[in-house]
Amino acid sequence: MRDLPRLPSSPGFWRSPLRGPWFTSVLGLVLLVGVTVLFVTGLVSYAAYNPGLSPVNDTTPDKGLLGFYLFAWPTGPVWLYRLTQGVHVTLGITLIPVLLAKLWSVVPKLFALPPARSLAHALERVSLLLLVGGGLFEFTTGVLNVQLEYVFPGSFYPLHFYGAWVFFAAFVAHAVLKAPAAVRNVRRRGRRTGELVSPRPDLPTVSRRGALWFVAGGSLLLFVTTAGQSIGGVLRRTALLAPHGGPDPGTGPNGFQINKTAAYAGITPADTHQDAWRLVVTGRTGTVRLTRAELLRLPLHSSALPIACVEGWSTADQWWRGVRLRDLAALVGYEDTPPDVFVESLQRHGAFRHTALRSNQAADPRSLLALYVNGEDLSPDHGYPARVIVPAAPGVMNTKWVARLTFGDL
Ligand SMILES: Nc1nc2c(c(=O)[nH]1)N[C@H]1C(S)=C(S)[C@@H](COP(=O)(O)O)O[C@H]1N2
Ligand SMILES: [Mo]
Repeated sequence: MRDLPRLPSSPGFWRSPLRGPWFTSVLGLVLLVGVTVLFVTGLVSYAAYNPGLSPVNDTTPDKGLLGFYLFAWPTGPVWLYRLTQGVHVTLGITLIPVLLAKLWSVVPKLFALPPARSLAHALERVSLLLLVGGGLFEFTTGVLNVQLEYVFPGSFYPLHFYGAWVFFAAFVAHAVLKAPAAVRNVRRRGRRTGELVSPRPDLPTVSRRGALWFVAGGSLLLFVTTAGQSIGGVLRRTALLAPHGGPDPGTGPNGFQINKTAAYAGITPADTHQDAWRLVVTGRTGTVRLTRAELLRLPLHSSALPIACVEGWSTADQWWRGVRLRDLAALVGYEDTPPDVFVESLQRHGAFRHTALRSNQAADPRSLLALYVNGEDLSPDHGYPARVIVPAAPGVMNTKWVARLTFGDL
């Protein structure tokens, strides 16, 4: 035992017989596909906020060239953001065991000495620091945002957004360098050579395949305890890992998930009482003030639309009934195509009290200022007296307790 290496920098220090090119390569190829999907769905989610439209939507200042790909977010299919963001969050959580196993499998390299054998080797190690650091950062900030809800006041989006670009740049470099060898390693199952293989392995307690099944089992467990929050129906009850302890929506027409309650937002019955509340609509021809009773005398329309939050949860379609946004635009001088619209809530504080919608969203006949849901008045927690509901958009654009709509170029 005397000559057992004590320092993690000596190859013999790492004894697991599982480590080797095959194990690392299988995990690497899973991450190659998975992380690419995460990156794309993440960029898509950013585009869905219509960040170019208004500073209130864009919580990522100075994105510069990184916004090159932005496009006007479409209004259909209505489940679009439900799908992209459900995939983003569920896949991210599911990949956590794979990421951890992959890092475990290459940890001896972290301690390898000398720190750099050549300039190329030094550059490679720096890129690995960005890769590992960026990866851990993205997964951690993502999970914290979902689980703790906005632990980073106002700054999650820029952190996650810039982190994603750093991570993905290092990821692409790594994939270009390693993917061909990884494919070869997976094909040549038997070979047990290479720097990851321990020179003095312990006796195996589990096969490499068994270890992979263990990782896959962890991922499966996370998947089945997460996915239900965006699939809905009875499967919602299987979403054990979805954030809990939120307001209980109860049952009945308004019995679907509540993000922020009226009490949290500081909305009181005095604010929403029929004598106090007015909808103020402003546009080309001036300003119109409407009571809820006056709104109810305008043509009412119904749309079946979900709410899909950036946190990954979503609701099944609910039946909303109210006044079309484009009909409200017509009241203030936009008879043909409505322009962009700035939506403000009664709420006085908080990042989600206002949003900007693009003209394609205002123009869609399914976009409503909803007054009813599932045949009943909106409940206070779902935005009474009136809320916006827009097809395919992130939940945050469905402003509750609406007080003011300002149509015009933003
Ligand atoms: N005024 C206001 N509107 C808001 C919010 C808010 O905090 N304040 N939260 C938004 C977010 S993030 C989501 S996901 C949806 C959730 O709507 P729900 O609580 O009716 O399910 O409302 C949106 N509208
Ligand atoms: Mo949300």
